[in-house]
This record gives sequence, C-alpha cells and structure tokens, in this order.
Amino acid sequence: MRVMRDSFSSTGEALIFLTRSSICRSRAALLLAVREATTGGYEGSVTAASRSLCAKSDEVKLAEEASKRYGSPGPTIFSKVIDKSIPADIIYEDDKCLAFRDISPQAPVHFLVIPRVPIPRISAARDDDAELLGHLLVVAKNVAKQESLSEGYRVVINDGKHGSQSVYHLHVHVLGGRQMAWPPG
Ligand code: DGP
Repeated sequence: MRVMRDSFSSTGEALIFLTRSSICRSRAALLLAVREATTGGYEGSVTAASRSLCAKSDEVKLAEEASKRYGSPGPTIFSKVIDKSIPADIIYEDDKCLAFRDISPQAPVHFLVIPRVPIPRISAARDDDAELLGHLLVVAKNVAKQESLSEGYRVVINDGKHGSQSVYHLHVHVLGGRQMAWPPG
C-alpha cells in the first residue's frame, strides 16, 4: 500500500481514506497503515541513527545502492526500525540483518527477519542475492532456537498483492508457539 503523507491533513482523514479503500486486512494493519500515512512511513525521510550497528552513512549508501538495483520504492517503516528512529523489540542483529518482534503478532512467538539493504520484496531479489537470502534463513533458524521453538514453526514470505504484502521491505516472518493450520488463508 502506498500512501503519500502529504495527501492527508490529519490522522482522521487518513483513516477515512484507508477504511474506504478497504485494502487493510485487519484492524492492526489499518492502524499501522494510518501511522505510516501520517508519519511518513513510506515517503518520510530516514532520521538519525543512534544505536545501529551500521553508521548512518552506511545505511544511506545501502539505500542508494538498493535503489539502483531494485528501483526506488522509497523507505518504509522498516527503515526506521533499522535506524532505530522508532522503537522495536529487536532480538538479533548483525551487519546484514535484524530480527524483531512483529507489532501485530499472529502467534505466541512472531518475529521478522529483514535485510539491512532495502530489497522491496522477494520477487525483486536478484540471483546474486542468494547468499544474503540464505543468511536470512539461517538467522531465522537460529533466532527460532533462541526463542525455544523446539516443536517447530512456520516461515513465511509474503510477496505483492496476492501474497498480502503490506510493507515493501523484504521480511521473513517466523511464527511459532502454537499449532499451525494448512492451507493458509
Ligand atoms: P506483511 O503483510 O508480510 O508485509 O507483514 C508486515 C508485518 O510487519 C506485519 O505483520 C506487521 C509488521 N509491522 C508493520 N509495521 C511494524 C512496525 O513498525 N514494527 C513492527 N515491529 N512490526 C511492524
């Protein structure tokens, strides 16, 4: 979902627009979308890093390189998680990726693993991203162990409209702590 921050004068206006557009699949998603619409989640600029493993200049460089490789979808709310300008419960980070708890958990344990480089979606990944993509899965597995998901878990990547992707910064969902059903909805 792409919403220009300047299109709305208030949160209420953004809420009405988003409600009418009926593209939010849940109340939580709606609230997140409103927040993004009114705080510049998609179109806002990246603000200063404080605790990041990558210096701010590294992140800007990563974003510039990513826009050359993958097009220019603009920063998402996850850029702000990466630069720590919004709070998130980060449970793992290294020089290539972060894992943090989903703001709208769909299972007792639900975290996301995201690359620092803002690849918009899995279908936009390039063949030479194989090592990074593999790293995301290895981190997902290691953090799942750290979270004591010994009975198993589900790993999901939503892509695009049919995949119900709502944040266009590639992320791996890891869900566990309950029995999953199949097929997914
Ligand atoms: P998807 O539908 O696959 O694009 O999932 C996006 C997920 O991201 C969704 O489960 C909610 C989560 N999310 C969105 N914004 C934030 C945020 O600001 N913080 C955290 N922790 N999670 C977020």
